[in-house]
Amino acid sequence: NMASVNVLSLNTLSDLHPKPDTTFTYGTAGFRMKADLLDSVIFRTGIIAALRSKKLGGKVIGVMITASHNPAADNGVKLVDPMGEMLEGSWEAHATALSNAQTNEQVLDYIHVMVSSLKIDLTNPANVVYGRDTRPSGEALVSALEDGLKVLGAQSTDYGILTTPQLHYLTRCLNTVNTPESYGEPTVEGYYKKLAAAYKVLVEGKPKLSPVILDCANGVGAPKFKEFMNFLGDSFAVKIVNDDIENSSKLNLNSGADFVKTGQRAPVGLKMTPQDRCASFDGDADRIVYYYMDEDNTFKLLDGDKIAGLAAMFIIDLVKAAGIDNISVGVVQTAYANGASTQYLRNTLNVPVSCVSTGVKHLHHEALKYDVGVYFEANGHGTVVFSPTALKTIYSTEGSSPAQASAVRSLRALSEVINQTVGDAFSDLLLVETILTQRQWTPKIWDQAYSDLPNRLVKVVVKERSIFKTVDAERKLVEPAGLQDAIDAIVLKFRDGRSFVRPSGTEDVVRVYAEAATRPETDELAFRIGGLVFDFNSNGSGTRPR
Ligand code: G16
Repeated sequence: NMASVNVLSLNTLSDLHPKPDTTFTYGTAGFRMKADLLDSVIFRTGIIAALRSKKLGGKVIGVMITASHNPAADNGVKLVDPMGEMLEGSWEAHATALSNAQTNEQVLDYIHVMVSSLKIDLTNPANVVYGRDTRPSGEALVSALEDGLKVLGAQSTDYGILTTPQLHYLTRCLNTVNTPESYGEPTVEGYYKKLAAAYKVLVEGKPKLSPVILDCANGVGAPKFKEFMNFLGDSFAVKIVNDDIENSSKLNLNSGADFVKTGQRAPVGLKMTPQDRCASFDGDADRIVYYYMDEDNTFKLLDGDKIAGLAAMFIIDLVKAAGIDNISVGVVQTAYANGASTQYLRNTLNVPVSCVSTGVKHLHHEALKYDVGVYFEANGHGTVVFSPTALKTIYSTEGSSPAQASAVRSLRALSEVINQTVGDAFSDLLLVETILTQRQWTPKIWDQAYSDLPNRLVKVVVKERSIFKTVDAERKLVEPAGLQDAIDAIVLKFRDGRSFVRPSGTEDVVRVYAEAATRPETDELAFRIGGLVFDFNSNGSGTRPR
């Protein structure tokens, strides 16, 4: 199988992308850091993508250059496997090792290690597609990627500026075109057409809701959603805010899903009245949260947990209404899920709930174990996956009454409107709008399913976040020794108290989550645990949470 690596070309290209004096790690969703440190990493990611494709006999691999919810100065890369999932977990270590090779010779050696240990046939073709978000650093990083792709002679297509979920969609479509599993037309237009057609079926004949006010975080979601509106037409009413992609410093700044979820307040540039229904995308449009203002002007968040609850409730009802009894629904969450949401799912909806580590890659895999798996992180990253058996049932049932037939039609359209490859803010927006339209619900009615326990997220800047090691789906620290005991001792003093600490895999911070019976108790708990972490590993910079 031994075609070999062209060493001369590897050296020449690699010399153009020297490795800085930094140790890289593949994080929650790929490499992510200050954009000016990423050149060599992205170059080598091109090599990894080509190797991955060759390993899979030439299947198309996706590469997305984005730092999603991070500030404008950051960038990063997400790798997409053939069916649109995140890169297989076992390859993350290879990506890390290759990114840390010091010399050209070590890069070559590591390629050889992969070729022999993974039995990669270098004579196989390699096919890679890629895109980027609106960050100004994206263009140069795309050239670095292209150089990396040249090393192993990969065929590639540049899709330009895209949302992350659009690239996941394209990757899956390209790999399934002309097969029974065909996922759709492999173009961005095909993506818009598929989602818009399904949405129109879902809301047909129902009175339209008021326009949703949509905060696009000044990111790629803005131009792309405007494009999408050409396909949604009259079926969808929206008022877009925070759509300035020219002034890149505004990206995610005091806006976007992460800001709204963490700060539990409305983004800049969005004036709410109690009549409004609002939603925020993040910087690459793979997350969404909703919110509204109560009559007494209190801000109310409808986060990923609320979306999961709404979606699970709706799907269970539809399956019942369709007269189908052999499709089971399950929900996957992370430790960040509000305790009240887990109780609602288990005790009111009676669905099984599993808890996994942060990262859609973990949730996605767990969700595939159910006939219909609903997965959402509290931060608004998630989707619904339908198993092949579930789809077969839905498409082979007709329903024996008009009501059943209509429920079946909705289920089919739902499986099309949902981007099953990964969490997708556009698709999740349509999912929520479908349910609210079909039920003629306000966000307040949706919110009444259960009351969130007050909760708070705190970011703590520390000296070395890698010293924090967790187990039990990130709910317990095993290192630094003694810290978990100290946390437990504090939590015990709070009614309904729960708190955990884990290092972020996308930002250089440690995250602290806390919930308790009341708002003041929650804040006190969060700040006491945050202070504890800070004191344990402060680097003298950053501020002690309070
Ligand atoms: C990424 C991942 C999400 C994760 C988030 C935060 O989102 O895809 O699954 O929840 O990072 O991760 P961490 O807490 O490790 O920083 P995005 O939207 O930033 O790509």
